[in-house]
Amino acid sequence: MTKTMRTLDLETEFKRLEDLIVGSDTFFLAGHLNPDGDTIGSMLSIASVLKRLGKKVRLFSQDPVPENLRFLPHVKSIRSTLPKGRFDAAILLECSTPARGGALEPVLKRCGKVVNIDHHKTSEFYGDINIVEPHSSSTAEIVYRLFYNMNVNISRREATSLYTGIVTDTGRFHFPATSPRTLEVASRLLETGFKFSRINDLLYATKACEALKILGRALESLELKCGGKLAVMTLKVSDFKEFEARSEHCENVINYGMMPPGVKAAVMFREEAERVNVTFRSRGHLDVSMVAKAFGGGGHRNASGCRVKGGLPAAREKVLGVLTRLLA
Ligand SMILES: [Mn+2]
Repeated sequence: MTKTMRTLDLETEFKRLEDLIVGSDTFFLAGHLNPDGDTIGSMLSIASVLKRLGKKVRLFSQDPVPENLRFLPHVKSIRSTLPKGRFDAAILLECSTPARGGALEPVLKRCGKVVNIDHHKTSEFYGDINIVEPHSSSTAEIVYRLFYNMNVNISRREATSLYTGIVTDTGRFHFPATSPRTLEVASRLLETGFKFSRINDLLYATKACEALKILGRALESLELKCGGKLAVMTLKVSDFKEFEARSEHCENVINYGMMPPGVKAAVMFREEAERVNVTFRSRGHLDVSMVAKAFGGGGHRNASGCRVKGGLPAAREKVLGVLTRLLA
C-alpha cells in the first residue's frame, strides 16, 4: 500500500532529493556488485554534479569497474575500500536492496539519510527517499530527469557518463524499455557536444584479441537442435589455453546464439576445471530461469545461468535433456 503511494508520488520524491542535496555537504555513492555501464555512468555523473555544487563525495564499488568502462571521466575516483567517517547522505544506484551493493551496512549506519535510485521492478523501498521508476530504460535516464528538475547544465563529461548508462542498458536502444523519452534524453545529451562516435567506438567496436578468438571458436561450435529452435555453443578449457583467454573474454558470446532465424533459446557450455558453466538466453515467454534453477542457478526469464559439477559431456547431456523438454 505504502509502496504504491510512494511510486505515484515520484515528483515529491524528486523534490525531496533536491532538498536533501541542497541541505547536505557530504555524500556516499555506491552501485551494485559486478557494476555495469548504467551503475557506473549514473554514479560518475551524480558525483560530478555534486562536486560542482561544492559537495564532498566518496564513490564506492565493491567489485572493479569492467575494463571497457575505464575510459569514463573520473572513473579512478571510484574506490573498492569502504570510507571512514560520517556522511550526510548515501545515494545507492541500481540496488534493489542495500545488500546488492555488497557489504555497505557499516557505512550506511554512518549516513544521515539513504536514497534509493533504481529502475528495477523488484526494488524494495528501503531508502528515506526512493526514486524507483520501473518504466525508465535506465537509472541514467532517471538521473537525467533529476538534473533537469534541478536546472543543472550538464557538462560534456557528465553527458558521456549518462549516455554510457543509457546506451548500455538499452542494448544500443534495442530493448523494449527504450521509449521516446529515452531517445529524447539521448538527443539532449548529444547537444552537449560530447564525443558520441568515439564513445560508441570504445563501447562497441573495441574488443580484446583474445575475446575475438574465443568468439570465433564459439561460433564454429554452434549447432542447432530441436528443429532449429535451440542454439548450442561449447567452449573447452583447451580453447581458453590456446588463445590465452579468460572467462571474461566470452561475455556476451551467448547472444550470438539467438541470431539464427527461428531460434527460441540459446545455451552456451563453458568447461571449467571440475564443472561446467552454463548460460542461457531466450525470447518472449520462454522461461530459461527454470532450467537454470533446476541445476541450482538462477537469473531472469530470458537470461540465466548455472554451474553443473562434473565433465562436459555429462553436463551437456543433462542440461540439453531439460531444455529439449522445455522446447517440445
Ligand atoms: Mn540499469
